[in-house]
Amino acid sequence: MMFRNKQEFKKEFSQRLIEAYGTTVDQTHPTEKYLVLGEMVRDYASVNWKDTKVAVSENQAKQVYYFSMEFLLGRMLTSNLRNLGIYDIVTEGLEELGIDYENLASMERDAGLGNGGLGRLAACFMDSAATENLPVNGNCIRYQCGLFRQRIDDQGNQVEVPDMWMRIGNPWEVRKLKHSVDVKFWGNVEVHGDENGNLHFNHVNAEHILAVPYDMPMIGAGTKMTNTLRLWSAEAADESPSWMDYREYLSEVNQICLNVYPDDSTEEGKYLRLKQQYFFVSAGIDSIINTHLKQYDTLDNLGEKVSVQLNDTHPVLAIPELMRVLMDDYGYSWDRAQAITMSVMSYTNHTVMSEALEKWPVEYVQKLLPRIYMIIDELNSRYGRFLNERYPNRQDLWYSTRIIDNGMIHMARLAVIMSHAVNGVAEIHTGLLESELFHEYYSMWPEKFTNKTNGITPRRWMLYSNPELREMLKSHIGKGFETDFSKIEKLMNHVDEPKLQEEFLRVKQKRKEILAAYIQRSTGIIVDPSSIFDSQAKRLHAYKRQLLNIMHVIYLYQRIKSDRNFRIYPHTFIFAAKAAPSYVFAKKVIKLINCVSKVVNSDPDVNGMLKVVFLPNYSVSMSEVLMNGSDVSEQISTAGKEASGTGNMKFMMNGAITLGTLDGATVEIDRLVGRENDVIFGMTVEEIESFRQTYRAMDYVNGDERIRKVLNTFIDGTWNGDRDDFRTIYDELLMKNDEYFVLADFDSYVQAQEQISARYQDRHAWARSCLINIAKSGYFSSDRTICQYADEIWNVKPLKF
Ligand code: GL2
Repeated sequence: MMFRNKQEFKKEFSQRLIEAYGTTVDQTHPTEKYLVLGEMVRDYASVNWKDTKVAVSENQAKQVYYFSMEFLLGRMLTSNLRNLGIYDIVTEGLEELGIDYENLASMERDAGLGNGGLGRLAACFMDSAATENLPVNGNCIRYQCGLFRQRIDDQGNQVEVPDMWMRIGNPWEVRKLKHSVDVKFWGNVEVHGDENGNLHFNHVNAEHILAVPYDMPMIGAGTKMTNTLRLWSAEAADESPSWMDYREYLSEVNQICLNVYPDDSTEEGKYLRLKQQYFFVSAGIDSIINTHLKQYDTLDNLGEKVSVQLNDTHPVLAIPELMRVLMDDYGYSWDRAQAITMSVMSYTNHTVMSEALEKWPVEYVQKLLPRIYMIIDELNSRYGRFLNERYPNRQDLWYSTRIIDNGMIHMARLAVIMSHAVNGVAEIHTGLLESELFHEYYSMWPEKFTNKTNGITPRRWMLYSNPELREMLKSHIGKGFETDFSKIEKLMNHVDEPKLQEEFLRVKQKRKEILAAYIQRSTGIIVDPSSIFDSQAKRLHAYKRQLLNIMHVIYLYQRIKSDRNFRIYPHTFIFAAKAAPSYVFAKKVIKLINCVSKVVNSDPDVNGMLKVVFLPNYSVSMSEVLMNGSDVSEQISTAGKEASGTGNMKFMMNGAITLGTLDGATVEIDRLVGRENDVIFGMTVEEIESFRQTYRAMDYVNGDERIRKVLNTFIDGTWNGDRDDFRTIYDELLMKNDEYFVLADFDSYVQAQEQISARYQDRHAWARSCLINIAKSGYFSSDRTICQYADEIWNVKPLKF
């Protein structure tokens, strides 16, 4: 039943609690209350969910499927209540029942089904698509464990522990057994010719796995539109393969959805990862085909009615899989199947880092997915023939762009060749795709390539998580920006008002106090909310250069220690980052930060000027407190390496000043806010390119005493008495010639930090800059991004009903 007011809500909630647990309301545990509330909200949304499905079908609307191996949803309760417009009824109702909403909401465990930006982007897109009335559904895996949870041990090391996010249950999902599909692995392919000379392919002796979907409603804000995120779970089929012991079979089945791969840059556990990829892609394609056939009874119009967006290369097996289904199951010719597949598929690239461009050994795909391999091999040969005809004298093109190269299948190449649209995620990144990574393809098919600068949902990342700022903005520019975030720009008319500037500083102060309390709860460290909160929050990776940040902290510490007259404006440097469990260097940097933090925070000489915090277990819900409580947003990657970044947008939207290099979307932030309202430093992509050949890290050690002193602490036992512990970091910078130009950018970073301190002290000017950042953040709403995908790639229109 849909409750219409507080009274009805209270009645239904109490009734449901009693019915579910057979005890009085008072006796139920907060987790039980959370679960019942979640289920009530889901049921409430189910009417819209049903209406959406009916509207899509009646209007014969084109549907989009966002295939992504990651959806980093975080908590859903507040977002769903607010999007549905029932937040006030529910929270007030609970209060009258004597139940604290925040306590209950904190029972929800983050759905951490992803590593970082790529997965969070997918989640933001689901929120924005529904809000913009676009029929966009997600397709992913129902991982039993999210990305690992991070603990820090006494020595400062990262320790990974399982993230059992569904332990208390997931009230948002609905198991849809009737939509289960069969996914086949291993075995062999039998080929038969018929009397017309056509070949038929039969996959035999396969291992069958049942893919069972769990659907989660993706609820739009202020609309009835409710899309579906379909998470596939692997279950044993009724038969195990004849050639496999059945216990072995069960354990194989259980492995598939066990956990998210904790590595977003390199591949590991290769067969299992390949299995995961094919599992959710094959199930997803099957279910698209079933839905489509039910409505249209033909697949001839699949390209007009379905778009599949491939979020990076992880789901690229969807391409040969769709070809397979069209040809083997529905009798389409190769050419027709290829034409339909290309009109359905489009691909987003999220990185130019070569180690993240997936390649699969031919042998693996041949064994695990024999029919899929045959199709990829044929695609490759046909691509060769196409090149030969069009560029007869360009053997070089074939060698540099073929799908199968040196015994490896290049997934990005397959994606580019077989998609009708390819996009990067920020202007600079798309530019690099066109001029470098995919340059040959770009020359052949320039019209395929477009840019879609990332965005973030302003609801989760500001309106709902920073109510103080939302209310302040409302009172100055009216309510309109809440539903049309581009209207935030109206704030530009007020940025010079001293009263508003002061009000903003008060709001920021409040958010910093909340963050300070969070820091104390999770680390025991007491920080001063009137110091500058300077935050770097993102995955730990050498190219993101957390090392540069901590080296600067060390430099400040050394100066404070050696020069009694040296003063800095009080600073709190905050880090939050997970390192892939097998990434040795990244884990050392985490340890270094923690060791520096211990020494600095307990040194009386520092005299309140410096605090270093490493916040363990970086997650979506932590970010909702961290980003809006920060003054400075560190975006300091080596230029050309960060495809976009989205944390940079979250900080900006909440009025933090970017301290960054000209990389990723920071380039666009800089252009929008102007150089007076951010601090940019370091080498540009072009400078790095021309500098690379002659760069000698050692010159910077010899030429800069500050660098020398900082580096010495990595080998003299300063931080934990162990001279060898941080030698890998030292070697990375010197023996391996500092691949990410940390030393080359050091001086300019120090100067940039000095600028931050100077600017911060002019409180009104600082507040004005923050307000300009907020005012200009409308462009980074994922509502804008998703509408561009809809218009320029998918050709889908908002559905009104
Ligand atoms: C990433 C990029 O590194 C990051 O710059 C970008 O913002 C996001 C979303 O487009 O994608 N690529 C990637 O593999 N991960 C990212 O965060 N994990």
